[in-house]
Amino acid sequence: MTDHPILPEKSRLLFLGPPGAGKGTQAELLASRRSLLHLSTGELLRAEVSAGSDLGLQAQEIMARGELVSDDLVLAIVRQRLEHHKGGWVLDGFPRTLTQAEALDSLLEQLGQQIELVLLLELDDSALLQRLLGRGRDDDTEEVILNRLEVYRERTSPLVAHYRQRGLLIPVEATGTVETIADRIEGLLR
Ligand code: B4P
Repeated sequence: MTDHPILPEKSRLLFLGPPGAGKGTQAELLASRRSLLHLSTGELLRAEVSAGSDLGLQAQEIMARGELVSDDLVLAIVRQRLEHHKGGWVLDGFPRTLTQAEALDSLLEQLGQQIELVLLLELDDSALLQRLLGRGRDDDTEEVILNRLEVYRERTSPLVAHYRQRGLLIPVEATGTVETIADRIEGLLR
């Protein structure tokens, strides 16, 4: 539950949460319903890998191990997209480290924009594992998933306190069907 009873329409949001919590799924739905830009660093990195670009070649092995791609590479991708976009956005899978969060803050300051809300998708490890094993992407083997969960706990979960302190964080229970969770999110944003 949240202590934010009524929220005005938000157009600059982040999705935070462990791998497999459904950040990509829910971010895409929300962005399309509200006509916002959906920016997924995971998707953008996978596109670079498929294209065989220099960046993709650097990212490929790191992603296959379930480690995080370097902050500099990811920041360059995000900067390029946000600099040329005037409207609202939904960020998914970024930031993933405190360094990325701080760099995002300074980029947004330069652009005269700010994060309005952070939605934290919460789900227990066994449900995360089942979802990801069911998806079967190259980095969805049990060994790699367990490493991604560990990396999340060590490097990304400190962002929860970071955004909570700023009064931006709203936890969302990420159990149930895609539609149930989407309705839950809409209910929180209304
Ligand atoms: P991501 O692409 O961000 O992937 P993810 O965290 O594994 O998945 P997400 O939470 O978005 O779950 P999804 O909706 O897809 O990252 C992949 C890799 O890229 C990282 O390991 C890292 O190497 C690199 N990377 C990305 N961003 C980075 C950054 N900022 N810095 C450094 N490295 C970075 O859902 C998962 C599955 O569950 C899907 O199959 C979906 O269909 C299913 N699902 C969703 N909702 C469901 C529901 N309610 N019920 C049942 N199944 C559901």
